[in-house]
Amino acid sequence: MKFNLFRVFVVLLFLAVPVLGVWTFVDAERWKMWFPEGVTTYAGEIDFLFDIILWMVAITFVGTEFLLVWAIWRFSKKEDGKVTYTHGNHTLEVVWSAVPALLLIFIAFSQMGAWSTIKMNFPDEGPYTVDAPMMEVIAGQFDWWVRYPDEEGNFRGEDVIDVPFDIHVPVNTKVVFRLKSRDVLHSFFVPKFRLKQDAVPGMSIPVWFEATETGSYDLICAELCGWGHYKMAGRVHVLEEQEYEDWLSQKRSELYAND
Ligand SMILES: [Cu+2]
Repeated sequence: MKFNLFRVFVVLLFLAVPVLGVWTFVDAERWKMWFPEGVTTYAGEIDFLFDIILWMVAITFVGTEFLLVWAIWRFSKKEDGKVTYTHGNHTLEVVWSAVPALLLIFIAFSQMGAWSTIKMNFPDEGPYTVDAPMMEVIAGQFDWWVRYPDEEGNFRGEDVIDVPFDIHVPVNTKVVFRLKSRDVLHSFFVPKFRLKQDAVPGMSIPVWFEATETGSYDLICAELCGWGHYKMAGRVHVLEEQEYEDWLSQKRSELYAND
């Protein structure tokens, strides 16, 4: 068999896909392109699920890519030989249907704990509950409107506090808020919290989290909602308990001063 430079080139080209693909993951941390560290009580559960799924996808990806590269190398030898066709392999088809089905069932069971923690188990006591939330977040084209209730806990009336784009919450506290939309679908996403929830017009969706570290974190809209989607960049400020109280009373006094 004569050495065929083109054949080697094609094999190397296809080999570059899995090699570079894996490399981007291995090297992501160094370029600060990996997940930022989670800062909520349930961040670990989400990261665990992410890792399980990432490994499944990685193994499948590397396996199929190498199979492809091997097939290109193995079957590109013949220059004028006859092509052979195969048609149907029942065992193989059963295997490649059953394995993904089992993996999906495995994922479905592994995520049940995280789903119930985040979407179903709201705090039923403490300062904030589904019926007495800390605030309302109203998404709209193209802003986040944050409303804190008046001193009686009402969200309507003159003494509510409206803050665009900036959410203030205390650290180590179970925060419950209600998420609404004024117009179209938006999605409330705070990557550091591992929290993402759609805002749906006509619905008032309860959301909870407990931040474990003070700091200011990015809030972004994760649902393409129109031309100004990119402008929906807010911040969540996690403050010490006392700082939060001070911020809230400062806001209230500003409100009364304007009267
Ligand atoms: Cu949006």
